[in-house]
Formats: sequence, C-alpha cells, structure tokens
Amino acid sequence: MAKLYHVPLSPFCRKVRLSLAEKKIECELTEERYWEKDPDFLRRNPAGKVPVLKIDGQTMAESTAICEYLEEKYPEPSLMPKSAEARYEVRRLVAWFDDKFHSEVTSKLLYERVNKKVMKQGFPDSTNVKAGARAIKYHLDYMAWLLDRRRWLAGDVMTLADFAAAAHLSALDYISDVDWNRSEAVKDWYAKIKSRPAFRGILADQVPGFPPPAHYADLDF
Ligand SMILES: N[C@@H](CCC(=O)N[C@@H](CS)C(=O)NCC(=O)O)C(=O)O
Repeated sequence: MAKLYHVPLSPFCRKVRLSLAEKKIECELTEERYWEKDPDFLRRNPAGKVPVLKIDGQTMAESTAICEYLEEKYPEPSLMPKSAEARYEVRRLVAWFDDKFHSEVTSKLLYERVNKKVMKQGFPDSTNVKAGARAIKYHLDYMAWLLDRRRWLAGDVMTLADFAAAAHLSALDYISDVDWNRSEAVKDWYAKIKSRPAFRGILADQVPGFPPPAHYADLDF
C-alpha cells in the first residue's frame, strides 16, 4: 500500500491526498512533524518538506511532480485534459495557487494562526494576517471571474487545478478564513468539489488545539 507522510492542513499534502482519493489509490497516512527534522524524514526527503509519498517502490517529493506521476501511472479518472492548451491552463492555475496564493494568502493566514503555535514559534504577526485577509478577497474575485466563464477553474472538466485551489481553500476554511458569501460562483464550485467522495478524508481532519468550525465538514454550508 502507498504511504503518505503529511501534515493535515498542508495544502500541498491535501492536493496529493485528493488526487490519490479521486483515483481510488489506497494510502496509509503518517503525520510528519517536519519542523522536528527527524533524520529518517530528511533521508526520505533531503528538502525537509512534506508531502512525501512512498508508492510503487519509490519515494517521491514535490506535490505537483507527485500528482503528475499519479496522472501518468494511474490515468483514470483523469485530472488532466487532453489538449496541450488545456493542460497548459491546468498547470498555470496549479502554479497560481501553489505559488501566488500560497505566498499571498495561505502563508499569511494559516501559517501565522496555526503553524506558528504548533511549532512554538510565537504569536501571529497581525501585519501578515491583515495582508492575507486583504489578498484572499482579490483571489476569490479572480476565481469568480474564471467560474463565470467556465464550469471548473481550468475549463469544463474538473482537473488538478481545482484540487490545488480546493486544497488551499479547505485548509483556510478549517480556520474560518474564507468568506463564502463573497461569490456565489465560488461557493457553488466549493460545494461541488466538497461533496466528492475524495474529499471525505480531508473533512474528517482534526488538529489538536484547533477544533474546526461546524460548517467545515457540512456539505450544505
Ligand atoms: N513545493 C513543495 C512545497 C511543500 C512545502 O512547502 N511544504 C511545507 C508544509 S505545507 C513544508 O514542508 N515546509 C517545510 C519547510 O519549508 O522547511 C511541494 O509542492 O510539495
């Protein structure tokens, strides 16, 4: 069976978990407190980051490289469209969320509010929290703009781009940092993706000291 070293609220780990679950690949989850720098973990991934996936006799790091491997090795159901143009758009949006959204929003809200406490690195920096709260509005508006033109973020079918976005937003929703009333289109998109069986594991997550709000696992939020 595959084995994933992860932390529950990591958006990069969540993207891999969603891909594995959508493709019905059974996987054992092991929580990895990467900040404790366990030598065995650093041997598995010298970059010292999660996720790390053990599958098919290999040990893999880097969430997007892992998801693309899963897509090639386990193509059904597909999370990448067929044409080069559509695949480009998926990759552009995965990078949008894992790079731009991550640095402007996730790191400013989730890492300040949760990671700092869990890692005993002090209190949230209010300047960062305010910047993250401002930036998420702009990102939700951009998603709404895309979803006014497409059924899913990268086009008319659900792709890895939707999982990348949902991985970040679900982690932020765990700490009630997403205003779902800002856009009907984004709320409908999240309701659709949240109700997929692949999402169940993520909705069951519990981080000690940070109980999720009632709406987090509610499909009718
Ligand atoms: N590009 C990497 C980013 C992974 C990443 O930054 N993971 C965070 C947890 S959310 C981590 O392990 N950080 C530890 C560190 O940067 O030392 C990926 O997509 O897998």
